[in-house]
Amino acid sequence: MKQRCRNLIFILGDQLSHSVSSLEGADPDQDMILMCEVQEETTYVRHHCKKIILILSAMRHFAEDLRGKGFDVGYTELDDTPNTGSFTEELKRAVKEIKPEKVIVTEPGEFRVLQAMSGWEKSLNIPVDIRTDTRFLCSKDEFAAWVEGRRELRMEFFYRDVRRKTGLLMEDDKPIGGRWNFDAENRKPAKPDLFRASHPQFTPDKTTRDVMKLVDERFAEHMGEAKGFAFAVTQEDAERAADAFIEHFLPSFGETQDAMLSSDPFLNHSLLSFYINLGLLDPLDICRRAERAYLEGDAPINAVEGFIRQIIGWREYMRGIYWHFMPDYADRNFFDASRPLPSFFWDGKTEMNCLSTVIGETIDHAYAHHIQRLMVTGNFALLAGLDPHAVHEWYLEVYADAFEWVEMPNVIGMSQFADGGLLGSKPYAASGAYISRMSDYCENCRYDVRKKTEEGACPFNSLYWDFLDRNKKKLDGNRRLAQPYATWGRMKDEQRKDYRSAARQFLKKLDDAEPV
Ligand code: FAD
Ligand code: DLZ
Ligand code: SF4
Repeated sequence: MKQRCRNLIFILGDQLSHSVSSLEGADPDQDMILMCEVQEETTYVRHHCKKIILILSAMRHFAEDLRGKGFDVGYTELDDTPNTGSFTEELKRAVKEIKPEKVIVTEPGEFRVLQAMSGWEKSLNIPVDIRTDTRFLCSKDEFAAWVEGRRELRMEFFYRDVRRKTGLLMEDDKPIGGRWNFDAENRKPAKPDLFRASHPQFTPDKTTRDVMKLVDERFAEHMGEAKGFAFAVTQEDAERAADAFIEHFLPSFGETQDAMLSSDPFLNHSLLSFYINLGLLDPLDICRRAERAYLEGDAPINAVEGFIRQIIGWREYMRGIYWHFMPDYADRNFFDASRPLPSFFWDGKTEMNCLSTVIGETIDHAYAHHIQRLMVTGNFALLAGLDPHAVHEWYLEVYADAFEWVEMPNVIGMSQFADGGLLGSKPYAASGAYISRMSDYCENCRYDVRKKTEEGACPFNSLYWDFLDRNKKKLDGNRRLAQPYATWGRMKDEQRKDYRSAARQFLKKLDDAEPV
């Protein structure tokens, strides 16, 4: 250990970038680094086993990288003794031992951690420099300025500003291809494709295998298992995953973006969110590489624009919403929904094939792609009136890319409309017809998607109309729902009664914990 430590630089588990602001100006001869695996972070929700392995193994590899650059890294492993179990207490312990002049840290991605951090200067009795997270394209202040004076916050307009700011897919001040958004071309169903390349898998090294063993032993009650872990845990491997995406999957990303196939959980999705969110990949760099693929004629505009929009549009917008509206945002519940999550959210055991497939894949991979999250699990939770806070916790637990700043607005806002339309212009509510059009799930389901209310009818059908009916007062003025409400209004009384009654029967089964 150093005789005298100038700065103690504290790096959190999702700050694994060499360009992270806490490392700016760091000097291996004068500064020390602290990283710690702590019980509080692994259990504040019961994260999926593969998510914990990904984070802890990536942390251990990043610490080694920093040592390779000459830094003295203090690293607490989860089962080291002593390990006090929380960021605050581990930092206190290190400060007491090392006696640095100052602590430097980059602001965290979760409100709860920022609250703890705000108390550090007082409790440690030394200066604590909390730096802005510069890995995002839009700072919290810029987002606040964008919100100012707007009646409606819509991602599309935010996205255009970020396109202008970055110059991505721009020709002077005009969008390349003459349009900002090519989504209309990205709504096709997919067919099984034997020639689709396989997404890269990374064989666990000794460090990862140690973490896998630890997680199997300590987190047996959490979703999933260590077996089959194949994520990248280093920057080099994450770059390999990005190379594979740009070469093999980006060209068809657009056309299968909204599709779902039983035999192919990943389709042409990038599977890069985990690495971007941990800091192993730089979001702007990935977008520039995708843009280059378009400019060199290797990928079409609808694919590249769609991909770039997800990252510089949705990802940045979600972060802006989170920080601007927290802490109140967490408790939004526009529909006053309160039903607990059915047990099949944990084990996938339901005869609704769409849900059992998506939840089964989630258990296996700690991954589901966007439309599965939005239009299968999210749609069901919305229609069945599940408690949005419980739904939020579920998503935070089960997906390897889930950190509150991105997960919460996606769930509370986009998926559950629990913010009453602050983020999205209408609820993503759909009947079985949507799932049938965009997937092959209905072909092997015990329920019949063509039946409306009779025995064996797809539950999404009655739940959809019942959702609109029971929330009519709250949604009636929404112009984007005028058409379905007009259809509901034109139905015969008998038909409406049948929908209500089929939905009630189904929801009663959920409440009575009967199999569905
Ligand atoms: P791709 O389909 O390949 O998309 C490319 C990239 O765009 C992603 O890697 C991601 O960085 C970004 N992106 C795409 N959509 C979004 C979005 N809506 N918000 C933010 N970034 C986006 N994403 C998370 O990173 N963490 C979450 O916890 C999370 N929770 C979600 C919960 C719900 C209910 C919904 C509907 C979406 C959620 N998303 C979340 C967004 C999206 O589903 C994932 O980013 C995506 O599925 C990750 O897989 P991919 O890397 O293959 O994405
Ligand atoms: C999610 C997570 C987990 C499971 N474990 C740790 C950990 O042991 N140590 C750590 O530094 N970070 C962990 N993380 C990520 C943190 O929860 C994340 O950095 C904060 O929530 C701030 O975004
Ligand atoms: Fe899902 Fe309904 Fe299709 Fe079954 S029939 S897979 S429940 S949408």
